[in-house]
Amino acid sequence: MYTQALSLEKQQNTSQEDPERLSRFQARIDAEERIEPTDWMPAAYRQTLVRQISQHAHSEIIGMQPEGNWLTRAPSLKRKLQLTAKIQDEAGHGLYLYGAAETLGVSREELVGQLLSGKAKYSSIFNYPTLSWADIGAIGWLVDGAAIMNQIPICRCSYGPYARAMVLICKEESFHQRQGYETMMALARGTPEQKDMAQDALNRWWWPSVMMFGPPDKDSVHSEQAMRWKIKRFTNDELRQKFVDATVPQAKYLSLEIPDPELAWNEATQHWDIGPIDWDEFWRVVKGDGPCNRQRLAAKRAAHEDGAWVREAAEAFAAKRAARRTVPIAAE
Ligand code: FAQ
Repeated sequence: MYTQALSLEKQQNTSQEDPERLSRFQARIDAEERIEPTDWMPAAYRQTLVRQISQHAHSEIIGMQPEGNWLTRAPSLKRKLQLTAKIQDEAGHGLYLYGAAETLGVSREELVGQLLSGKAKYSSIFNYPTLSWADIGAIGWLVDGAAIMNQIPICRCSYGPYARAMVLICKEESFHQRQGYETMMALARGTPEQKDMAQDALNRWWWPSVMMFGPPDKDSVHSEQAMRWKIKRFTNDELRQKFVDATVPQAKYLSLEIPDPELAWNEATQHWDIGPIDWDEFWRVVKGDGPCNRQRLAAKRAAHEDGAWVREAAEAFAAKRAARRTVPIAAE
């Protein structure tokens, strides 16, 4: 019902977007007011949010797979428990985010359908394989580290449900990052073979993590408008630089080397400069030709089909409960 009402409102919006209304909306954004689901919003604002939030949700769900690969091979019970908890958190993040997207008038079924059909994007990073246990440490340290850098500002996103979902998600991501860094520390301070594993994982995950922030600002089609609407608070390049600046000292503390011969401290800007990013690789992965794109989608489709009976049982149970609620008291 709620979804239908919002869909109807969405259609009406398109014909009602007179300049005055748009400028009143922008004034609310400029005044740092939160936009809530029942407020009027431009169709393009709604569409941008549905795109970004659903891609974010899909990333959390697909992001469970590379880590799931090591659940049965974690080196100790403690590590296994940590990893299980982290992956469960990611499932939860996906659900909050689908919930936030649903407040914009799209159904979860529709969004999941777009993922399964290959139409929807999810983060490029999850199309890389996890070849050793050290990759689990590298994902926590680098991928969650990058995710937090990107997501803390989304706690101040102009759209209320997305901003509020991000608060809890960021707290959990922060635990994930520490878990990853601590895993890397144990390996980096372990035997020479363990240190080599940690270095190898850093070598493979560094550039894909740097790419996670999206294309350079000059090629980012959505940034300018998303910044005006305060959906994004920083550009892709600004967040990438913050990530590099935070992560280089962390690598030094681990006595690991960032795989970039051009990495250099820039005294003038007070930032770390990095070498060129292979944007051809990034677009190849985004367009479906990364090392694991096919495997990730195939696993998601299989899980969806295997879970059909759970969805059917839940629906049958909900229908039974609803029917019971409508039985007149006198007849009980
Ligand atoms: N991968 O114009 P822009 C996590 C696409 S969660 C794939 O700059 P925008 C937790 C982009 O969609 C990680 N595609 O776009 C975790 C657009 O295509 P479209 C996910 C990408 O939206 C940790 C086109 O390129 N986080 O890691 C990527 O303004 C560990 C042009 O780009 C979020 O989703 C990419 N990396 O900026 C889980 C955060 N980058 O849609 C498990 C929210 C760009 O026109 C384990 N999202 N594209 O077809 C955002 O902040 C933004 O959407 C950006 C992209 C910054 C990702």
